[in-house]
Amino acid sequence: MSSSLVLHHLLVFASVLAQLMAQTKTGSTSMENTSQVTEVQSDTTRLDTILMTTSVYTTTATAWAAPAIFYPFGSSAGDIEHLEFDNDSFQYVDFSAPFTYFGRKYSSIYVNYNGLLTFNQSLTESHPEPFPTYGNEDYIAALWTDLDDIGIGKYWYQEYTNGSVLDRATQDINQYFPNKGFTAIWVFVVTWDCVLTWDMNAYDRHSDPAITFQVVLISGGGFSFILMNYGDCAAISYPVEAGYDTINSTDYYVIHYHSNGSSIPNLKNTTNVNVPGRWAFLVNNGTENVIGLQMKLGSYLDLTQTQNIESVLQLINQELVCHGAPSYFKLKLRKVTKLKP
Ligand SMILES: *[C@@H]1O[C@H](CO)[C@@H](O)[C@H](O)[C@H]1NC(C)=O
Ligand SMILES: *[C@@H]1O[C@H](CO)[C@@H](O)[C@H](O)[C@H]1NC(C)=O
Ligand SMILES: *[C@@H]1O[C@H](CO)[C@@H](O)[C@H](O)[C@H]1NC(C)=O
Ligand SMILES: *[C@@H]1O[C@H](CO)[C@@H](O)[C@H](O)[C@H]1NC(C)=O
Ligand SMILES: *[C@@H]1O[C@H](CO)[C@@H](O)[C@H](O)[C@H]1NC(C)=O
Ligand SMILES: *[C@@H]1O[C@H](CO)[C@@H](O)[C@H](O)[C@H]1NC(C)=O
Ligand SMILES: *[C@@H]1O[C@H](CO)[C@@H](O)[C@H](O)[C@H]1NC(C)=O
Ligand SMILES: CC(=O)N[C@H]1CO[C@H](CO)[C@@H](O)[C@@H]1O
Repeated sequence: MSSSLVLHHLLVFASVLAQLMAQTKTGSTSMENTSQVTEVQSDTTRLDTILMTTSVYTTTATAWAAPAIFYPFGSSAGDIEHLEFDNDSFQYVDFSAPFTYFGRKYSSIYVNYNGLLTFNQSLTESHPEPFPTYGNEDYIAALWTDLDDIGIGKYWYQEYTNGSVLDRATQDINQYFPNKGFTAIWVFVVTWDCVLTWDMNAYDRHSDPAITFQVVLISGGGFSFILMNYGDCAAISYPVEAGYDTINSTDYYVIHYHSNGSSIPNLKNTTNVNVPGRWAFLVNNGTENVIGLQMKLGSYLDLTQTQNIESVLQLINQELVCHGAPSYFKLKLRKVTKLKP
């Protein structure tokens, strides 16, 4: 029997190197602001009487429909539209409730045409800065690249504090981050719906290759999450980046970075939550500690080989990050013991 086909039963002794303990300190400061969010929650619960019935949005009478993973967007969803006519384009949006991003509370955002969200100032540079930047800005890069410049790029945004979109966000987050009893009280949806065409009249017809993606900011009860949804993304030849980064890059995640956008069609079948095209992250920092996680691991790899152990550790690491551990979290192997099956 080949040893590489034997299912090894393993005890992996790992030590956590991340400074999770240090979170106790930041945890108490962000608690001050949790109470404010809770007040907003009780207000909006009273408002939340009528449920919206919007489901999947279709732009026109043509057969094109956004993928089912997309939150409602476009005029039929009541979105605010920004149609850009220059390459220096962004929209400043005030939030009705603050969004906590890695411990910083932001009450407004810049929706830049280039697929990037920033909090302090607009940033319309079309060439993405590779993460980690170790800079002094927080970035949410849904798909940071050179999107359409002259009248054919189109983006939509909307803030929700009531209605069915909150229910949908609650359901999604509880599915990906279980056991938090999460209830969404605030959702902000931004959709870039771009079409590669020079025909100014055809930008919303989806007859040409599209680059369609969405970012959803979700908060409630002291938690903040971001979801990124990717639909059809036509190949382009510019550098592209998807992911997020923080001031000093204390936390960051790269979904995709490439100097050539011919790679982006694959985004619609990548995921960290087992839903093709969708990525989900917990981003509040400081309010959540991973205390324990039970995992069952079957591996047909020969785990006496170092590189196989590394890939198993990486899987465990990913799983922990999915469950709320910061992405700079590192596992270190202490001992591997082979048990008799
Ligand atoms: C997030 O938590 C980590 C671990 O406690 C801490 O080192 C880091 O400074 C925090 N980041 C922010 C922005 O608060
Ligand atoms: C738009 O882009 C073109 C070419 O990339 C550049 O020459 C022009 O200065 C830009 N316009 C603005 C307003 O930045
Ligand atoms: C952006 O805002 C954060 C939080 O207010 C602040 O710490 C940071 O210095 C700001 N960055 C810049 C470039 O203004
Ligand atoms: C949600 O709240 C807004 C603003 O208060 C209101 O205009 C809207 O009708 C409400 N929508 C639903 C579905 O309750
Ligand atoms: C990107 O890749 C495509 C296909 O490989 C190639 O045709 C194109 O020239 C590349 N563009 C750049 C800017 O490298
Ligand atoms: C970022 O790093 C600089 C220089 O080390 C430091 O002064 C600043 O406080 C850091 N900012 C945050 C938000 O951690
Ligand atoms: C991912 O998407 C691309 C583009 O739609 C497709 O060609 C490819 O077959 C997909 N890969 C998988 C593994 O589904
Ligand atoms: C840690 C933190 O973000 N604290 C803020 C909580 O909210 C108050 C009032 O808005 C701010 O003054 C604190 O800086």
